[in-house]
Amino acid sequence: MSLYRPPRIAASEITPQSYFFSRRSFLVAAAGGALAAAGTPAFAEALTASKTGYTVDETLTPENDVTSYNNFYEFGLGKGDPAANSKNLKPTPWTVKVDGLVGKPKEFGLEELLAMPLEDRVYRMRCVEAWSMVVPWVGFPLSALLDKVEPLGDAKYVAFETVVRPEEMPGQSGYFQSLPWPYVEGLRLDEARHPLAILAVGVYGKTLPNQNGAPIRLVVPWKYGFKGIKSIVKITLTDKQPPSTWNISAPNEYGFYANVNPEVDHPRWSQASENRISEGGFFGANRRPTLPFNGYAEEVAGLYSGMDLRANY
Ligand SMILES: Nc1nc2c(c(=O)[nH]1)N[C@H]1C(S)=C(S)[C@@H](COP(=O)(O)O)O[C@H]1N2
Ligand SMILES: [Mo]
Repeated sequence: MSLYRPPRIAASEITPQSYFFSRRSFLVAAAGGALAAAGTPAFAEALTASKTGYTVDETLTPENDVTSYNNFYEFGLGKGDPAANSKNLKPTPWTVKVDGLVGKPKEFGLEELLAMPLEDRVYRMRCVEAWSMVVPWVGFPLSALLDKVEPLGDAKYVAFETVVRPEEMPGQSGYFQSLPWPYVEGLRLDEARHPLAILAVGVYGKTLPNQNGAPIRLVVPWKYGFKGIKSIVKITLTDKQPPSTWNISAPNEYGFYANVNPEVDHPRWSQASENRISEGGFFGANRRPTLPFNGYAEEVAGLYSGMDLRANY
């Protein structure tokens, strides 16, 4: 099958739109607690104004859209539900347990995760529902965390789990109950180690709002958005392909790989084009063509050489 190669991502400069947040201090909890109060004197400056080259020369989706148009079914099914219903989620204290086929299993406290070398990453974000955004994340490479636990030779996959707190997440109980909890996701180990795969702890220069997956979530920009599991509490190295929530729920609609691919339609809609949120015209002229691997083919296509990309959707 033919793989269209999109123009290379501008690898030189942080986009002008993002100057404001790379200049701004990204504030990290010096002591536990009060993460939501970023900006108070209790926080220490941590963002290394790094220029990794991972940016896109496209207009950033406005912050208000990034933080109010969300998918986070633990808080309801509507796009506005996560922002409206996530006020009670407590992102501190928080730990992420990393275990399984590793030499040094460890439970990381949030302070330790926020002390990882943080970077600005402006990424395209493409939801399987055919809308997209351009989002300025703050995060660190997932590979940096994996290095700390020393994966064993037989580790082939990485499994992720979202927190289960029905008392703070109304979609996990009662009327709004929708998916099986916890939300789970997975990557092949080589995908997880790809430099584009990050754990995000911030967006728009601030700690993550609850609706975006506070305090820490996965971002894999060449895959559909549902792979970007939010509010992670557990990461497990394994030798078997891990379950993923949408794949369990509708295996004929959502695959394990879920690489953005305009040539493989969802059974109920086309994936050939997308609506960039805030540019309007979901069905109209403003739709833009969807790029293979969401525009990251040059970086990641090699991960899948020899695989049938139509079958491994
Ligand atoms: N735990 C959890 N993670 C999740 C989801 C969810 O419902 N629960 N939704 C996914 C989907 S479908 C998308 S498109 C992205 C949306 O991320 P955003 O709201 O920050 O744009 O989160 C993903 N991560
Ligand atoms: Mo999505």
